Amino acid sequence: MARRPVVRMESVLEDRARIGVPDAILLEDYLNESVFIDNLKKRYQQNIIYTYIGQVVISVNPYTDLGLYTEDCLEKYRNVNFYEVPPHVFAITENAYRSMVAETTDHCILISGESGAGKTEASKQVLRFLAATSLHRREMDRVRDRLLQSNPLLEAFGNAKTNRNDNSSRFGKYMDIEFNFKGDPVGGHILNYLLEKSRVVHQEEGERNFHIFYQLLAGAPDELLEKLHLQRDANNYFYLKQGESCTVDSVNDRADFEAVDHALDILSFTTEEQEAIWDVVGAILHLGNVAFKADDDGLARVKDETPIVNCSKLIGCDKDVLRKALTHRTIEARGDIVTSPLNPEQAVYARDALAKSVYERVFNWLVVRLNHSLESPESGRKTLLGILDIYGFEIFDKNGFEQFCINYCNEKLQQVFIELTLRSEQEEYYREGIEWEKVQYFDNKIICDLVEEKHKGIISLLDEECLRPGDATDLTFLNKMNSHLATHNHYFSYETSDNSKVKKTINKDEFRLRHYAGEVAYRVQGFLDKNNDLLFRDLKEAMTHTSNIIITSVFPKDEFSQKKRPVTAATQFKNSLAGLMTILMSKEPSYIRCIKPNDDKRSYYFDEERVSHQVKYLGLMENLRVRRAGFAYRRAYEIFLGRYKSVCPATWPKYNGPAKDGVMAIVQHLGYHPDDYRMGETKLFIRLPKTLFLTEDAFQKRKQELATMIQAKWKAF
Ligand code: AOV
Ligand code: MG
Repeated sequence: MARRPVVRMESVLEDRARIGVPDAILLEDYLNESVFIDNLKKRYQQNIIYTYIGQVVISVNPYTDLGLYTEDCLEKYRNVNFYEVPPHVFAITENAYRSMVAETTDHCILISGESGAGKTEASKQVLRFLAATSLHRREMDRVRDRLLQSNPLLEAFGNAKTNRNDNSSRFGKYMDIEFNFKGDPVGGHILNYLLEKSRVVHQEEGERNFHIFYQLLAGAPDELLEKLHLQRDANNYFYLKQGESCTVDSVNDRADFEAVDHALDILSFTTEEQEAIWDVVGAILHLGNVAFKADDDGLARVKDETPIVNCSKLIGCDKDVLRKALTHRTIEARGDIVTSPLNPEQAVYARDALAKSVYERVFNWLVVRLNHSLESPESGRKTLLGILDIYGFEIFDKNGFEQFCINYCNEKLQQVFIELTLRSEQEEYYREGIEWEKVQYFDNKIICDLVEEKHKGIISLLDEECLRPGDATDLTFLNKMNSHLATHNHYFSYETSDNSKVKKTINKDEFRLRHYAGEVAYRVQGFLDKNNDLLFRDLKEAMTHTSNIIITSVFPKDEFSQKKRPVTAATQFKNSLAGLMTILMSKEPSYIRCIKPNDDKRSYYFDEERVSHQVKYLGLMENLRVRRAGFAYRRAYEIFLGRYKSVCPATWPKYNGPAKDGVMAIVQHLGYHPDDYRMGETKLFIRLPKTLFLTEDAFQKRKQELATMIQAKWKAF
């Protein structure tokens, strides 16, 4: 293994004033938040976006390409120790990878931060670094390419422009990379979490639908568009133009279409599958243009036949069946089957429900299909390195069911961070027999419970309302929460608030949660409907009679025979997050905590107030305190001895005793104060960085002495 030169401590000291310290643990005044932020800012202004707190990487979004991810850079971080190179996501990835291989343990890299903070970009670089660990053998190249190509494909279907981020992830993603015993990546597996499917049919002003629609229109060759009966201009499609921002400066839909097209080939999607994908994407656009008017009886009639004809052509479904399914509803009640016509408003609802359901199922199909492509052909024991990239915490002007789910997901992830950073720290001290001082921190479990607790939590109350026959509405759900949660410290609503000032800031149809990352007001409109997530039977049935290979596989005929009520959307999400937590807890975690420096997507602008808010809620000061209240540095005795043995006559030039005794001799020789260090079972713990500096200084001095001595000897010779 090629070893790189160690960064010399003096040079670190010299740079300190200019570029701050690479690890916040080195800050003298570590309790002071403004010192911490100032350090981040200093670095940011020098284009250094990464800083550590121990082994947690803090990343501040530069909003510009700083050339941090070149091939050279990637190589620089390979086969080196964590502290020997400047902070980088590559360093933490290498670190996780190396311990995974050395210890055959599963690891995961958890990336968190609010919307637009840089999680997805970080996750891509982590994946790139890992994919490139393979020796350049042909079969390995195949795996590498597939792993990498999964990204543009899923991003096209699962990301969209929001008012917070031009490329916002609208689904959660956990990806395991599988390695064989040699450390070569041999496969992968993706788990996806709740896609924000409402975006398919509606976008707020300034936002877009999922990228793929715009990519297809902008990038598809003329023949393909003709075949799909589509026009280039996205403004022709109701599902694309509601946000009134069909093009985005920072997004090149045409080039991205090419990338998706290429990815489909690399991932060996067959021609038939590729055609089926474009047919569905096109069909959804036509479906969105199906408009209704009322006939004399107030019942829905299709306004213009063209979109419905095009839509049914593309998915291979009889147009009359589709038309009927969109304008009627069949209910089975006590064995009787009753079909009744819908009014235009209900028909629009049915149309949108169909579009959302088809899109969501196709997205899930893509993930299944991708996993098939990523399956490892190798049998035998594999170790896993997982990457978690979810949708970040978000607050919009209007927040609904989707934001509720997304923010709840972020609460859960914060829980993992709290539990694992404190737990692993605590466990290490315990294992090593070191006394531990507890640091106070805000535990957001109380908010997780508020959302997910059985019988009492918001999701349970929502499910209860969804199941209640009769007059349940979004507002009765709000009333129910008001009566159950009025005294909860993290729940507010117009009704439960007796403070007139607060009352003024809450609408009557909202409830507000005090999240770990800030307060968010949620409108209850749509909660019941989105949670129920029902698709009329007529539409489901119509979908089982298409000739599109994807649609037939995602709408299986036997769905009708299942009598059991499907699990609600929120409960399904809750369960899948619980599964995710179990996965994460079973692995060795590393963290990348992303910070958004400003709200304007502006490069070179560090808004201290915005950063301070994130530093607070991410719990970074507590994180730092835990690292410092404990011991800033810890080194296995062998490693410490190996580096510093020359400074002590007892261990130099020859020493054969146990490493721990050797380290003890060095420590005593250098006159460490008893408070400054602890001897654990296998490691030396150093409380403050200055002790390490002192040791490093002594080492550098000794190195000089030895060099001079050798030179003198040579001269004499
Ligand atoms: P997110 O994943 O954290 O938001 P992204 O990773 O999509 O945020 O980052 C948002 C944008 O910031 C990117 O499209 C880039 O333009 C820029 N950016 C982020 N990180 C970097 C970097 N390291 N170097 C250069 N530019 C960067 V969300 O998915 O909305 O929660 O849901
Ligand atoms: Mg993202």
